[in-house]
Amino acid sequence: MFNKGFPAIQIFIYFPSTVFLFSMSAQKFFAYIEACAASFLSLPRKSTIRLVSHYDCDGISACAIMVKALSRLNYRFTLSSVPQLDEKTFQKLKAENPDVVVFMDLGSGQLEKVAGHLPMPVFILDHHQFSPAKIPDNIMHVNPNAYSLKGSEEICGAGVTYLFCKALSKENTDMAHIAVIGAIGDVQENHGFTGLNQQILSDAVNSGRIEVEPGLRLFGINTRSLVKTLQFSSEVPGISSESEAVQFLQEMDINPRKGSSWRKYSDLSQHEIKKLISSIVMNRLDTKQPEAVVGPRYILVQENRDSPLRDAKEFATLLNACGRMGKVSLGIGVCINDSRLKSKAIQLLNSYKRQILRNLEWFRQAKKDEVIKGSGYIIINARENVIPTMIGTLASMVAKSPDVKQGTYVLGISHVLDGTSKFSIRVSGDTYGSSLNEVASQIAQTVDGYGGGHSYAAGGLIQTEKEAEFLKNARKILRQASMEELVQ
Ligand SMILES: [Mn+2]
Repeated sequence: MFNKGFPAIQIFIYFPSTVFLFSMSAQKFFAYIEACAASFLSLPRKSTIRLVSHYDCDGISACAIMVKALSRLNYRFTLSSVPQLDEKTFQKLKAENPDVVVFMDLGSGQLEKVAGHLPMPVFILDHHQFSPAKIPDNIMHVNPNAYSLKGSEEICGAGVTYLFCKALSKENTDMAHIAVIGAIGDVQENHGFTGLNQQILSDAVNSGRIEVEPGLRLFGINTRSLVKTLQFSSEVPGISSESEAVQFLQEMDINPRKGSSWRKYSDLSQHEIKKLISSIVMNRLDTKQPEAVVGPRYILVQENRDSPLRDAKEFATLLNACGRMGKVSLGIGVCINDSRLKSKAIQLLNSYKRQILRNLEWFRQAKKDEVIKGSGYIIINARENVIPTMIGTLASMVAKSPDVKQGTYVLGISHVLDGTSKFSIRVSGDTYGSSLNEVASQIAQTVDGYGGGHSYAAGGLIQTEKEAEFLKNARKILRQASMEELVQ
């Protein structure tokens, strides 16, 4: 298949004609969604509907799908996206007293609170784990985990919302691509999708929004030049400057230039692409999965060729940027295809990237009491130096940097300015088998705070006045957790 001497690479190819055979549990889940959709459609058209979603890529995607569906039905609604469902949000909802509340990508973790605070019809469209609770009839709890489906892998909040909206009207299948983007944002794509996500992808392909093509999966490959992509990608070891990238291309007879400008990936011939892929895989032979840079790419075919929105991965990053920079409505506008908001969002993405660089710069120059490096952990005590919605991004970047040892916990904490502090925990290297949500909850509980999230990315909220005590306990718990990891 490839030139002699190059390693064989398996390329995943997607067949849109796949026939889906659903398990009994999936069918029961669909039946419940149908029933909930029917009860939603029986609501009077004059009802005031209040949408509340998580503020990350998945939550914004979910919200956008719902906005489109409700607009089609001529329902009136207001919306907000929040970092977490806290007491303040419940008080606000109680004061507003809408006719209906719809939670997306959150709510399952607080079933009892929802039941205690909200007497009106409530729809929870979520995929997070939950502890069983007795819930009253006014609450419709749509969650795949209740049907032994894997909410952490095979469907996200936007996916659950999509299935619900598809049950409201088949027309809404034209939003399937947004649910795929939500799943990518929630890291459910792993060289393809599993379970319900596969069906949603199939809807997105059939509606002509997404094309799946095998290729190189390097960030920014659609928008940046080949040289810049190679230079800045952490996936290609040994290339960190423009001249190294140029040399790398020239060594395999690929001209990096087209006239006076740099070539892009889309300018390459099939033959050149094969050569490039093989060389990059060769370069990665020391890594765990050298061929992991090759796989399905999800192309949003209706977007401009040089737009960051053309690649589902970059689209997901843009939605995360909107959430973290406090511009959720911009993200929703992009999802429902508002061209004016699209160009604004792309500008925002660029300033988000600059903000990330500034945060990294602060981290590198931070004082001793701001970055604490212990055995098995790094604590970033950012106080007011990093905005709280970006502390998780900073922790992720630090965890991914090559000079941090595998299995090191990275905890970042910063002030929210309302008397609380937000913290995030990540771990470097393979996150398989880690349970960061449990670690987050354990540390937070020592100071009566709240912690949770995913196994691979977690965080929480504590009172700022208890920060010192929290950090003391965090050091102890993280050291212990990293030791247990070594023993396993
Ligand atoms: Mn989610």
